[in-house]
Amino acid sequence: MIEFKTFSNGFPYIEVTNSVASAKIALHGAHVFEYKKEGKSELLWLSSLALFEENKPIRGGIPICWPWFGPHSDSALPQHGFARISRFTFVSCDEKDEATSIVTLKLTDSPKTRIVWDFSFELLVTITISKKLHVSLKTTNTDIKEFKITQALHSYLSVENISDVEVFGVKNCTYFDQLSKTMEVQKDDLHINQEIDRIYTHLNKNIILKEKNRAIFLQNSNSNSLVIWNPWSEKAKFIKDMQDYEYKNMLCIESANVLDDYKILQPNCSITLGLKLSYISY
Ligand code: TA6
Repeated sequence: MIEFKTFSNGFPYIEVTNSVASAKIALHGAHVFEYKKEGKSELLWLSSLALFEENKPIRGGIPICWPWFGPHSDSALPQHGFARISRFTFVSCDEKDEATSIVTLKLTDSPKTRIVWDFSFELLVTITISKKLHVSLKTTNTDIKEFKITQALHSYLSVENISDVEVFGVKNCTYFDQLSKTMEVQKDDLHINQEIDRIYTHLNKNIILKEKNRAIFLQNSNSNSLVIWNPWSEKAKFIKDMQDYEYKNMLCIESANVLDDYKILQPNCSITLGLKLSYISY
């Protein structure tokens, strides 16, 4: 079942419920901000202070960073691009069977996007709500000239206690430490006990996030870079749309195309970045 709903301020979202899972998706940013498999706890973290307003990113869920990741060289342009602060158009909802709902949303260039990024494009976001949550981000160059993008599915995963988290799949991988601005090598599986902001490079492996009572499996497609971020206590104080203590309950693990994993798209060509998230039972 799919329902079109609004918050009290008129902010629109889609609620999807089927026999195995449910999800909420904002038209703003094609942003999945809740996903839960039947009988399981919420998979995505959402800030208790998240803003659901036009032209503001939502803190939590899966923001789409596109057509650039991180800050732009022109500091007047929005961090992480404009997709996450743009209103998408609803294309379709296909209820394939009673356990699989597929929502498709679209963004194309407009006079507003042309001011910040002067290209013609189509961005198609397909969200499959089933036993797994699958988000795919298809960029098509509808222009007559090539363009370059960096991008990320900036997923915020909910965790019971960040100090108990282990991340498997990054051992022996190289990363760019955004805090020290140095290249490093991950010697062991990852445990987090301080601020972390890393871009793992040449990494196309699947990742497991394990906690005391549950584990999440992340499968990437067309991504050779992975971002891991937690602001920890000090930085969290400067983030207005999250509570100081909420860093304990989240970890961002982001399928990306960043640094030298950027993509150049020729006219009429497409590329699809994908992320599948699922619970592992144990
Ligand atoms: O993905 C990590 C990161 O780029 C961090 O550097 C951090 O700033 C974070 O994203 C959040 O960015 P935002 O613009 O949503 O506050």
